Amino acid sequence: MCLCLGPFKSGKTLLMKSLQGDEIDDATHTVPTNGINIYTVKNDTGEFDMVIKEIGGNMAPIWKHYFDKIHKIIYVVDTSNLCQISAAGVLLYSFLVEPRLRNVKVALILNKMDVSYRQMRNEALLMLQYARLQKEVTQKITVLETSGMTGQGIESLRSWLFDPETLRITLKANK
Ligand SMILES: Nc1nc2c(ncn2[C@@H]2O[C@H](COP(=O)(O)OP(=O)(O)OP(=O)(O)O)[C@@H](O)[C@H]2O)c(=O)[nH]1
Ligand SMILES: [Mg+2]
Repeated sequence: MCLCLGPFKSGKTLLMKSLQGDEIDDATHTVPTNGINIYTVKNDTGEFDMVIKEIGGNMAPIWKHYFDKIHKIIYVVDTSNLCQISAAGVLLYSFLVEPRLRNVKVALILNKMDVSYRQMRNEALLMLQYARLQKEVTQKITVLETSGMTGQGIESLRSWLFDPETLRITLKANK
C-alpha cells in the first residue's frame, strides 16, 4: 500500500488525478481533502494496479494512524510556497523516524514546477535540509520534480511506483 502525504495545498490531489489518468486542464479544480482520497493507478502497460491513499494536509497530526502495512510514501512539497517549504522538511523528518516506516521507500516530490516563481531543485533541497535528512533517516529517498498541472515528471513517478522489485512481488502474489 502507498500513501500520498504532504502539507496543505501542496498539490497532492491534482498530482494523483494526473497519475490516475484523469483529464487535467485549466478548468480542473480541486477541493481540500478533509479525510482520505483513494486512487487506483496503473503501470505503463496497464497490467498492474496500485492503490494510493491521499490524506489531507490538514490531517497531518493523525497521519500516523495510517502507517501500518505501508511500503511506499509519496511526499509532496509545493516549491512555489516559500512560507511552507522549510516546515515541510521538518514534517517529513518527524514521521520518517517512526519505527513502522523504517523500511518504506520515499518519493520526495518537488511539485508545482510549472510555476515561474518556484524554487529550483537545489534551492528547494537546501530549504528542506535534504542533505541532513538523508544522513539521519534509514529510508531510501528518491527526489522527483513534477507538476500535476502540466504532467511533468508523472511518468517518472509511475516508474518509481512500479519499480522492478514491486512488479516482481505483485506478479508472485497474483500467481
Ligand atoms: N500551478 C500549479 N498549481 C497546482 C499544481 N498542483 C496543484 N495546484 C493547485 O494548488 C491548489 C491545491 O491543490 P490540491 O491538489 O488540492 O492540494 P492538496 O495537497 O491535495 O491539498 P489538501 O488535500 O488540502 O492537503 C489547487 O488550487 C490546485 O489547482 C501544480 O502542479 N501547478
Ligand atoms: Mg487533497
